[in-house]
Amino acid sequence: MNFNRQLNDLQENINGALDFRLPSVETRPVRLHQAIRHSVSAGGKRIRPILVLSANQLFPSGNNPMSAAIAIECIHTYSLIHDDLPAMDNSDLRRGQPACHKAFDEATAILAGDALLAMAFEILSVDYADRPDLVASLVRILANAASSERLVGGQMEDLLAEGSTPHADTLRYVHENKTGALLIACVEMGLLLGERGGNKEILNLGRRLGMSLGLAFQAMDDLLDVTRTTEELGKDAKSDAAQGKANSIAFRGIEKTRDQATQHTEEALGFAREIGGDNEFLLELIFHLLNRTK
Ligand code: GRG
Repeated sequence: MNFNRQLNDLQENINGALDFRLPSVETRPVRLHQAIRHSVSAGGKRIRPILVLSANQLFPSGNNPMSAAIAIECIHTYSLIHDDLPAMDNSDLRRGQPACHKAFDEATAILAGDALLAMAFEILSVDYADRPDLVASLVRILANAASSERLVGGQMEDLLAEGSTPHADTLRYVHENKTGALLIACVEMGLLLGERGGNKEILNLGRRLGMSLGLAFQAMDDLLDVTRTTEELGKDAKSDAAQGKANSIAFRGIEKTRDQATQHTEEALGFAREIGGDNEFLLELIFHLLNRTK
């Protein structure tokens, strides 16, 4: 099967699993569940769950990785909802739709994000309940990735750096944590649920793969912000400069940012080859992310 068809099939399976797992819009409180579904089904690329599934595909086992995949999408969507709030990036558009706080209101958006954060851990603990050892490891990985020293810490430093001259150390910290942390967790969770999940060397290579991919993904995100339109991205374009964000373009310019994306992609490809297994789809995915247009 060709890569785009496989990618499309995975996106559909992930959307189906999210639809099945999230409380319906009729569930009380109706407004909260409408807001959650509005943001989750607004049309994200599903890169994180796809990464969980493709890391798992390297060494498949009897454990179904789909629950881990949708748990991480819940965390990612919570972070987008909160990032768009007036107190943070104050964005009106997300995934081509009004941001949660615009479609509903700020309080509802805060609660929708809070609920998605909790839901991720509920999904892990319920769906892998017959393997308490796996629940403990998956919860540890995801909680760490979302923590004050990873995702939330990256967001904090990003906000603190707004309006000041970008510094290499700050930029690296923000990118490693705001973007890299969740991508590392995707690879780690996918591998952990696989047949070689107990292999420390493979898990370590997986974490390095996730970090390189995260840095490439963020370099591309900064590049797309200046080279694409709001309509193409489904979120506000040129927003980094408008908000005085510490971003790669302001720090090193377009050409060097592109070089960085290529360099980190090559590193990620190298780690994926070193890990081995059934890595054909993962290699194509890593390459595809370098050439993405949104
Ligand atoms: C509020 C705790 C908290 C964190 C916010 C998500 C985020 C952190 C900030 C948004 C801005 C940004 C550049 C984040 C880096 C990660 C990133 C590129 C997010 C967008 O991910 P995509 O492109 O989005 O995969 P879709 O909508 O396709 O899922």
